[in-house]
Amino acid sequence: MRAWLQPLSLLLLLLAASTPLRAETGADLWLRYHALPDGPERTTYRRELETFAVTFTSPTGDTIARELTRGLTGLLGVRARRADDPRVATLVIGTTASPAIRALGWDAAFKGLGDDGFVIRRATIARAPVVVVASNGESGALYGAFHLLRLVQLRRPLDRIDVAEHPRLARRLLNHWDNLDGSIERGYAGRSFFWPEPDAGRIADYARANASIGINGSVINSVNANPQSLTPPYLQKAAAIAAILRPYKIRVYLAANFAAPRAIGGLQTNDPLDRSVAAWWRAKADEIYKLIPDFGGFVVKANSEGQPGPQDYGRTHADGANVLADALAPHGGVVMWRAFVYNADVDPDRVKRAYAEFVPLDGKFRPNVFAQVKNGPLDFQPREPFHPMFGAMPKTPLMAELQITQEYLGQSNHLVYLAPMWKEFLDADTFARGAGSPVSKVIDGTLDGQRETGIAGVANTGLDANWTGHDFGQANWYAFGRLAWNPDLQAGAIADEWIRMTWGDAPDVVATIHAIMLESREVYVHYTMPLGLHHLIGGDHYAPMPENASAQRPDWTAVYYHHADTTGIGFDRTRAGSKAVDQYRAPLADRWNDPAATPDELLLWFHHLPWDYRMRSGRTLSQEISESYNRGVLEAQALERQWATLEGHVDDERFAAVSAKLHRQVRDAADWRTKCVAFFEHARSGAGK
Ligand code: GCW
Repeated sequence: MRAWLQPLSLLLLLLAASTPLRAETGADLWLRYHALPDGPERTTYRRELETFAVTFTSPTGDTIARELTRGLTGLLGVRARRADDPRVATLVIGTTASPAIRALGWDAAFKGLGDDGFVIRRATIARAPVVVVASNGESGALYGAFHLLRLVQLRRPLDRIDVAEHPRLARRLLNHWDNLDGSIERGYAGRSFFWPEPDAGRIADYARANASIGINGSVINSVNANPQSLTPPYLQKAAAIAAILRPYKIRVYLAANFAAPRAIGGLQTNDPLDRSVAAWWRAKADEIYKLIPDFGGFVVKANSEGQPGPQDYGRTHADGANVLADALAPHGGVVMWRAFVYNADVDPDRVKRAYAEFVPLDGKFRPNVFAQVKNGPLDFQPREPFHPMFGAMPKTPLMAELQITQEYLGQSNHLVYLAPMWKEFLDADTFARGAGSPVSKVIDGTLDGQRETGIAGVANTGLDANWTGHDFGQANWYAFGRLAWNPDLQAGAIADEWIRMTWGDAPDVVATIHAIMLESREVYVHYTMPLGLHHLIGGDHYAPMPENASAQRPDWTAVYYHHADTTGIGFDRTRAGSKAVDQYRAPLADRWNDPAATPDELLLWFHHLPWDYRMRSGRTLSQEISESYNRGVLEAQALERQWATLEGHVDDERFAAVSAKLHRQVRDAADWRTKCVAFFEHARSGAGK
């Protein structure tokens, strides 16, 4: 019996868990573990899961035991007990290092699962039926335990359970754009829990949530990296954070500033080919690994948006990445070298520049270097085609970078479920090796035989009680983890899991929230940037600003992208224009070169067309634009109405919070429509001039 769970506190826990619709802050995320209804199903689960054994003793073993105690006690309304001996347990969690697991004779099942994979099956131990969660490694046991808890939360029967799972991608990372002063770049959910001082309790809960969806790495400082992050005081803090994350099998990574040798090392240069610079990075890596033995590596934003980089010394991205890679290699670390570069000297069209700089370097990077590439070639817009670098660098592992924080998607005010957008990207066919070469197979290494694989999501978490500002932002964190584990999962299925665990499983609740979520991204596109329009914003990246013409550089304006004037609207990226289409392979290049063959969703991304261009719908382009904005507003209103039907069906506190956000969203949608429709109308008539 667990000493901390005194009878009185247990009673309170059970009472609280069985009171429906109690106020909730959202702090528990999808790990609420509310009691299942009393009945035969719960009785069966109790019989199956009441006594568990973890076959190994370690910080991760203790973590698993704590989570099972918490989860099963909450769900089953009875104190879950940990047994020391698998022979008296009804649930056994173990690794292949344990004789009890080896004795099951499941060797074949463990092949190919790696350390992170697991099986969940029924077996007989000491002549009694048991449920077994087994893995090659402790990480797999941890993920398997969370998977089992998820099955119970989703009320899936265990009588014939037979699960074998392993992640498709090896590095499943969150990138935190957290500054050392505690502010968060593009963060909309409060301040950082890492800086300036690590918040240990919050970080432990963060680790639980991540482990529950298989995330195994965190870059804990912003890619706009302060060189100070590599100095001893900050490395000490990073080590403290790593110690909290380690039992959850999450590694710490750091963003490194390329100018650190000069800025904090007292060197005269940052030239990657200078021997003193290479020696400095080697010594720095050695110092980090002494403090953090499982340190993951560096992400670097170099020669991008004013950040220093190898080009300052006439060197290439490969020269820059390799000097860091060589320093990390003896310790098993990796470099994630970001491809978010857009030097105007490279090409007049911003979306072409990363490809132009990076593709010629394919084969020149060390094996422990990833190129980290955003999903689209511009910058996390509500809709972009996939980045043409995917499929174009067969010798370089590409780490996909998605943005969970909704910088351009309504921040924490708009309800936008991002999984459909990410699926569009992951499923997009690059045609790199003919038809059937989706992005997911580029990044999981199967297309070109990469050994290193990974995906990164720019986190949306902060110190807000509900973690993500908007309660539905949690769904995007959840969905990112699930897709990092398996990019083939469906957006709707992921939503259903999340809804049941987060809001409850009454059929009307699930159906209503499912419908809202699955539509939400398209609704957002309709009222903000329909038909392939993009970057219609100002510096806050939130409010509509199609007139934005005066930023520091043309490619930070809106007019650079929409080109709206009396002749028409859209960015001509065809062979008659910027030729960006030719960064894609056949048949995409030809398809997107022809407006008639380009899907409506990407039309104005690739084409500048006259206002009276005839759309598939029969409407003119100008009518279609207005129609999209109007439709988007109506759809946003419908989301608000659908949500309103849930009053009394979900807890009041979160109901009210989401209602207020939806109300604002509807108002914002109307602003987008009014502003954009009027602006384009002016441009068309020439009145804007
Ligand atoms: O999306 C843009 C953001 C910047 C960000 C940059 C990047 C971290 O507006 O805030 O900087 O991209 O990805 O480097």
